Amino acid sequence: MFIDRAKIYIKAGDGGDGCTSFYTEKYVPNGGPDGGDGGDGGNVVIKVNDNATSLSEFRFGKHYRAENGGNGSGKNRHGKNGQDLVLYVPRGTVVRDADSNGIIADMYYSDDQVTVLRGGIGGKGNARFKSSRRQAPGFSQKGEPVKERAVVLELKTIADVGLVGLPNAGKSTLLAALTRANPKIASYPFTTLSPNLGVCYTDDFSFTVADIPGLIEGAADGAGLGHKFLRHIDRTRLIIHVVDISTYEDAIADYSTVNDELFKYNPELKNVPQIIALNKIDCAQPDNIARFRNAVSGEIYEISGATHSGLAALIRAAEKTLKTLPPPSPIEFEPFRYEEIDPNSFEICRADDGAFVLSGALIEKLARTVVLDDRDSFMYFQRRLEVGGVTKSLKKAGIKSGDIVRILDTEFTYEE
Ligand SMILES: Nc1nc2c(ncn2[C@@H]2O[C@H](COP(=O)(O)OP(=O)(O)OP(=O)(O)O)[C@@H](O)[C@H]2O)c(=O)[nH]1
Ligand SMILES: [Mg+2]
Repeated sequence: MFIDRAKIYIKAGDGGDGCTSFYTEKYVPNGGPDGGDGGDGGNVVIKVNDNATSLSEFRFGKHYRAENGGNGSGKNRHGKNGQDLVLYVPRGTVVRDADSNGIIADMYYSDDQVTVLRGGIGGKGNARFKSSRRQAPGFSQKGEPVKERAVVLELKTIADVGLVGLPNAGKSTLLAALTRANPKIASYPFTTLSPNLGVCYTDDFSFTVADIPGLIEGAADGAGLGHKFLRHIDRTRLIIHVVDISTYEDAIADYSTVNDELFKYNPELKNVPQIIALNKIDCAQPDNIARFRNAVSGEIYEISGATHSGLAALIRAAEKTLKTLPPPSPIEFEPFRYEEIDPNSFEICRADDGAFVLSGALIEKLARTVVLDDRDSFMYFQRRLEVGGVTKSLKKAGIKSGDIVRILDTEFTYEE
């Protein structure tokens, strides 16, 4: 099944825990601390796979995780760093944060890659907390935990030329005639259920062509295959509007219907140049063609996808227009980033019971190191609060001896 939109959950790896350990050997009763650091968690990376054309491997609501960092161990053994998780998406995939809808990346070029989530930092082993005053630290640091996030992947096909038209107009037949693509062709509407891509080569030029599923009246409001596929037209530089001129029905009305839906969906599509391809001239009434030409102004080519008549002129026209257009470019946006928080930031607020509540990145980092009943650990923690400016801020906030300080789910009494 063709899927061009998927909401998935991604999580980088948590940092591994640092280890508390002391060197022991026969005849060496009091070896120093030798607890190793935890490994870093793996990142979540998104990369372009040029061969992919759909997001179908991303099932809606699926959870994807990078590997956690391994825990450190004795003899200063560092925990293993977690493997990155690499998700491959087709070119043209726009990645958004599901909550804010902010754009994280537009995977526009073949070699695009973006690290969406960073893995947690491994905790430090107790060997790292050794100092001249603290010879045998009995504590280590836990690994940094990271959050799971929801992102929406949305494929917006990138092509030089988009073929649009009513169902059955002959778009897929034309794609097959212009390129080596091999789309399904049949004499009933809605044969094409997903955009097909092909490359059209001329002597010294080539351009990509996308066959967009048929549009009908009301498509912009969801009729037929609806607006589901309209977004694949947004990023085409030139539209070839395929009109079936063989029918006795009104080709002029067909033409306006499709344009109305396009412009209703996105008024900016009015600025995309359009070439009209009157198709199926092999079985058209000459009157029909003349009437169309009288009623519609624009660049019109008479073609037959079936007999290939008129295709050379159409290709030349497309080439000529494309050469005048600015090169294609990704969406312009202010990239959304997770966790661009200063690791040394903290906040102090007062709880209803008067306690001073500490929170923020610095506090969370330190909290991974405190073992409240370990005197060394607690002293280390206090020292860090001082160095980080927290103690000073607490004093400014009016703290006095005997007041309660609360951190996450632990609390202690403040002493001058
Ligand atoms: N006689 C004639 N028949 C054509 C021509 N082009 C396409 N057809 C026929 O028209 C029918 C529809 O062609 P498709 O290429 O599947 O049309 P489409 O626009 O892709 O249709 P959807 O995918 O349903 O939107 C098929 O039976 C084709 O063989 C043409 O130039 N001349
Ligand atoms: Mg088709």
